[in-house]
Amino acid sequence: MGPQITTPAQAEPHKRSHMQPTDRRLANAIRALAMDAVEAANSGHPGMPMGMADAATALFTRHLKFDASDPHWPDRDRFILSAGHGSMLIYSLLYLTGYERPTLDDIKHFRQLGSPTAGHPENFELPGIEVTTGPLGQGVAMAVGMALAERHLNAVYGDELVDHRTFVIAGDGDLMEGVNHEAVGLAGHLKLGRLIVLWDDNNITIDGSTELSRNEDVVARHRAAHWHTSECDGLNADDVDRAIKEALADPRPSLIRCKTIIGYGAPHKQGTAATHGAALGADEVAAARVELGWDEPAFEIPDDVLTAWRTVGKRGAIDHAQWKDRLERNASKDEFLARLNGKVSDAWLKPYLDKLLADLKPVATRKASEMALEAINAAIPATIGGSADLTGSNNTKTKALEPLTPDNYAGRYIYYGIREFGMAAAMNGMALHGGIIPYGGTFLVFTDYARPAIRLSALQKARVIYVMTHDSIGLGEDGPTHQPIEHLQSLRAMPQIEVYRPADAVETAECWALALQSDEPSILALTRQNLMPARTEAAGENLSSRGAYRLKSSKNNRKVIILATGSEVEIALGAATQLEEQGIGTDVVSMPCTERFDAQPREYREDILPDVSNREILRVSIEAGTTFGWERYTGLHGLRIGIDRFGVSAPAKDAYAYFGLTSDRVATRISDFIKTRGIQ
Ligand SMILES: Cc1ncc(C[n+]2csc(CCOP(=O)(O)OP(=O)(O)O)c2C)c(N)n1
Ligand SMILES: [Mg+2]
Repeated sequence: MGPQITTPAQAEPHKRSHMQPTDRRLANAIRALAMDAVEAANSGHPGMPMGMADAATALFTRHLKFDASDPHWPDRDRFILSAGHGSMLIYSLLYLTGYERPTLDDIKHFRQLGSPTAGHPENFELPGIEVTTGPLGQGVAMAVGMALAERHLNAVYGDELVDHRTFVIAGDGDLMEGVNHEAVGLAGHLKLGRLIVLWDDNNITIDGSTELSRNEDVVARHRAAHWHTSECDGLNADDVDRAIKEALADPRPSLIRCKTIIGYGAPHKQGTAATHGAALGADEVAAARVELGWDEPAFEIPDDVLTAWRTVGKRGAIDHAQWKDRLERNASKDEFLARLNGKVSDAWLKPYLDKLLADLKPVATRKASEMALEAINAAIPATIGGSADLTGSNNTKTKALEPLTPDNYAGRYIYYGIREFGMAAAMNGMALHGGIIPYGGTFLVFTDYARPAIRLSALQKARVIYVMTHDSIGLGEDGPTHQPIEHLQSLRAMPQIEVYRPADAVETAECWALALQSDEPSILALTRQNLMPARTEAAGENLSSRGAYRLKSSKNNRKVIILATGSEVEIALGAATQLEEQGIGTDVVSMPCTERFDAQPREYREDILPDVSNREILRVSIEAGTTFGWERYTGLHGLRIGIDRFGVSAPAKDAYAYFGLTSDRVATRISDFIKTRGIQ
């Protein structure tokens, strides 16, 4: 035998394959899968997974509590890839650690139609993806909600059942977004010490160096918000491990600044924005294989590496088994499991309605919501309320609810401060953590401030209930900045979320019951001003569940159907009385939820809104907001009464009169319309 030749792979321990692979070799498996999948798709983001592969390896192999065989284990640590564009990082980790999906085949079909390995991680595609990320900033903000949920449930059920952490990987973009400031402030204030954010500090975003757009001291900002901070070499798993241990030992939320190089391993492109969001190209991928000492063909993971990763995936099995034992012995077992299951009863509704109907008074629907919440919060311990600094206006705090504070995580009311977006994102995190039904309030007009998180509630099917008060010009004197116009219709345009606009206290309770029963988010649009009771008798069923129902049937031969929502139902009823006096038969349909009405069987919809020509029956809509879209129900030749401009600063009554939203004016407009159009 000739002399031994030392190959580079033998000289460098991370390249050896005949023994327990090094952390670097484990990380290189992530790098290789990320490069290969993006290459196959010719689309995606290799830079982030390649830069953070070592840090993720340290986290997953040494700290994260999880069991790949049961992604739903309630006491698992939560991992959130806030930098969702780096989705191949999490897909690689899920595959390598042995989750059922994604399979290697799924990874080969990265970003392809029907594959669960979507462009950005989707919670509804793969167990193991806790939340949907991609819209930058929201992952961190949802993680705040997850960490909060953990502390609350821990306070209720104890360490035996609830004792986990929330880890996040966030990029420069996540920390630049405005919502990050809200989330960081909230987490620091609430002392969420089990929240640990690993910042991929690679100095690069899409446009190039972060120096193009940022000179703030990100670490100092976190410190100022009472976070613990530390720094590490993000390309060295041991150093990342040290920083994580430090963070674990500190009682404050932690930011770990991981110094990294985007696209690490790609010799000609690493450290540049070129690796951020495009395939590296065949030549660069080949060069990276050499650089990393990764000799395997595309998508092939050598046995030693896969075996080591699969062992990591089972690392939590002992913890998991012990937790199951504790659960079996725990007196709260059934309650805890039912709570996580999330189904709630509406047994509170009937007794509440009976009491309400026995003593009817004019009441604002925001107040009616508070009245319903008194019954709901007493019956359903999973609710956690809150408001973005409008508690007294949103009527979200019921008497028995104590504030949730660092000294009392068992509290069920959160003072979110003036952080609408942060509140909504945190509520998504709480809802998706499980065990909690969050509701939170602000003015309807400020759904705009929360909208990106409302959209993620819908996309993720997070049962969040938005209590949005001051739902029209009826808020009065605060004027056009505060008066929603386009909001109801624009929110109705969003898929997978139900917008409720109840007309009185009975409908408000019904809508609350529907929101609680739903597996989707809901928005309750509620009035500031008092409304007359529209429903005065027990119905024997939840009429709002149909989305729209006939509140008043025509006495004369039916010529008109008025559709109205919320505060305008009262106006419609008054107008209908006047029209009947003129011999014009008029139905009034209350329409608290258009989405639910659209989902009714054809016969029901046909009964409420018969598909007859406009010359036989005139359809009229009344809503104190944009008329845009109401032709869906009135038909093109119907009459739409609303407000197609910004509002006015005036007392509510005057504002309504100014826009012609009174029973008299509506009745006149309808009878004039009939005369000019000649409906018989
Ligand atoms: C709210 C939002 N705005 C813009 C984008 C588009 N986008 C995706 S990644 C990215 C740059 C993020 O930079 P960084 O977090 O540093 O990621 P890196 O380039 O380091 O991977 C941008 C602007 C987005 N996903 N979300
Ligand atoms: Mg970056």
